[in-house]
Amino acid sequence: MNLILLGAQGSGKGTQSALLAQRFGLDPCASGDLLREAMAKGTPAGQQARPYYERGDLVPDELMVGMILERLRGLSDARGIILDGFPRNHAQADVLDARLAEMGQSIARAIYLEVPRALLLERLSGRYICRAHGHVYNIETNPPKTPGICDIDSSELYQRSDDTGEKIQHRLDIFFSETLQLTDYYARQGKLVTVDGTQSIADVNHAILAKLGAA
Ligand code: G5P
Ligand code: MG
Repeated sequence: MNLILLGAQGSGKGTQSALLAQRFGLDPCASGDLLREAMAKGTPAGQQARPYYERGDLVPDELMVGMILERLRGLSDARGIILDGFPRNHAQADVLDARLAEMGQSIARAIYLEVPRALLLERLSGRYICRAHGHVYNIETNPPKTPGICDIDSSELYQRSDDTGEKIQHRLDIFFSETLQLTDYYARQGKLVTVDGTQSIADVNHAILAKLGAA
């Protein structure tokens, strides 16, 4: 089973991706994590992506698509994938469908986490990420047991460089003007599942499982 998580910045894609990957034994594939890893390592792709990322702009399609296709090549056949942050526009969605078809696979469901803009701002301002594996926390609603330390791997927690007021607004503008159109794309394919993302993390997860018929 291959799944896509669609949603604005701060809607909970990364949070739910981790839970669903564990529940269904899926390989998580987060485009933002791939970029942050490439930038931290200073690879050519990471260096090219950095200025776009730092502005909160979308990284050019050819660069992002190249990284995702490379990642798909590394996946074992037996397990499905859960994509978080990819695709973000029609061109990316078309490439993904074509590549999966070549592999004899397809997307089963695209899950849209619906959250109003005001709540997204609040969540991103309180978000902390772990240095080692990107585990996600929130100082208000999902704090770590020890401040500044990841519960799971004990690495340092930090705030992302694109989680500042102005950049958050810019990223949200791009989502609502461009990426949101993908809900129509997957609705036309009969694959869209919309979930109220304003609830607690556990309740959102339960709602997704119920819509997938796995609660
Ligand atoms: P990313 O890394 O994909 P965004 O901006 O799309 O980044 P982001 O910010 O990572 O998405 P998220 O994953 O949806 O948001 O949210 P999250 O981290 O799980 O949760 C946010 C906060 O809310 C956390 O504090 C969490 O604890 C809390 N929370 C989560 N769920 C719930 C819930 O259910 N209830 C409650 N109460 N709280 C919750 O992309 C970064 C950049 O990379 C480039 C772009 O430059 C982009 O800006 N990029 C691409 N460029 C081109 N094409 C692509 N496909 C690209 N993908 C990435
Ligand atoms: Mg994320």
